[in-house]
Amino acid sequence: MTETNVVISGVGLWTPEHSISNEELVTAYNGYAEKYNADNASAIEAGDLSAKPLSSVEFINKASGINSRFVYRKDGILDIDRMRPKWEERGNEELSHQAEVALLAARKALAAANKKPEDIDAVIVSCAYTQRSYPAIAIEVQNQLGIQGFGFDMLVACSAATFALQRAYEMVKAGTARCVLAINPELTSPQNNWRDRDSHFIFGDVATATVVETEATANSEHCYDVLSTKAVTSFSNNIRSNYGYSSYADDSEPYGLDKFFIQNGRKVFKEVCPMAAEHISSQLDALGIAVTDVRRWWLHQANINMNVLIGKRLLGREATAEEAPIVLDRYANTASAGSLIAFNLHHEDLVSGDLGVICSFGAGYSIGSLVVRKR
Ligand code: CO8
Repeated sequence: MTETNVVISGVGLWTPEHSISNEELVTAYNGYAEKYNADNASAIEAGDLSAKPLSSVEFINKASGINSRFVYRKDGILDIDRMRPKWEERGNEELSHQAEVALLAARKALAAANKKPEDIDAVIVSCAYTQRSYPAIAIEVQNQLGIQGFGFDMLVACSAATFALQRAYEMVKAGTARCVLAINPELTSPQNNWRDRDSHFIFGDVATATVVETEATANSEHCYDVLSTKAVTSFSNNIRSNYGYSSYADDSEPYGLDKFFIQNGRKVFKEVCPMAAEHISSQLDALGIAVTDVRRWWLHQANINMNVLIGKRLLGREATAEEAPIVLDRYANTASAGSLIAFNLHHEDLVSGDLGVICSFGAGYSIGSLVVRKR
């Protein structure tokens, strides 16, 4: 039996129309912190409460490289009496928020891949959070697009997008699906603690989608052979959210501080960068590809300093913006979607034979990567 070659044949990106600059974000947070400190002055004075420290645009720019972030709904986030997005509740018969943005990216990916709904056998929705447990968002999207076959949701935090591409690759390779639509509707804004100085600047909303199919059916303009996929996980509490369905049973506060995204950012930085660099170089070694032969690095987008460090570890020098494009300055950290935003915006200039690496790293810890070659 001949080997099935698997290709990425189309990608799509949905960028929300609303954005929040660091200046707007810090003005709102500092307004909230000052009000909190004034309202609680006597308790703070008595040592019963800690004063809220102020945030700064300079710190955010320097520590993260993030200048602004996109958000699905801006209303509420900058209101110092609310400090969280305000979404309208939708009924069971209405399209869910997450399926709506998933569809916006999915339709673009289908068009880029020259695919119709009847060509797709499976839909994967993979992201850091799903809006509900069931029915799966993927099945809602499948229904909206009129796709036969099956769909399922999967959660792998920062590596949800690359791990989904790996599942898609395996299904196509095994012949259980000819063509898979993998979507990452990353709506992080409801889970971001906008009242926390250490993390209020980190996240943004976005959706990405990718079509993965056999070489035999692919006919789009920009196709990439998937040469190899690699996944690794290693348990760590350094990035965690205790948000989950059991709060009702264990009597914990459903909106307690531990239910938001929390992290020990310094430790994550120190531990994940060497893991990611080693992961990628050993994957390339196994393929007999030298790092200098890689034309483009579509890296996870959490922190500019992490990407610079990983580039240096791999190449022995800083990667150029052309080699390892940065999108986190405008998009911030979009959970798992960052490497695919970079791919969406920076792949069409590659020529036949050019090699690239898509890699995510973060919570879990988890690292997922694919080595691809332009057809
Ligand atoms: N303004 C001013 N000062 C600040 C601020 C602020 N906003 N925040 C912190 N500081 C202060 C600190 O209090 C500290 O002060 P001091 O020295 O007096 O104690 C000082 O600045 C330095 O603080 P840090 O050591 O924390 O600063 P770092 O240089 O380490 O930068 C970062 C912090 C930017 C968070 C950095 O550590 C980082 O990016 N690390 C990598 C983290 C990472 O990649 N994590 C992955 C997260 S994404 C993920 O896993 C997906 C989860 C799912 C999505 C969640 C959706 C909500």
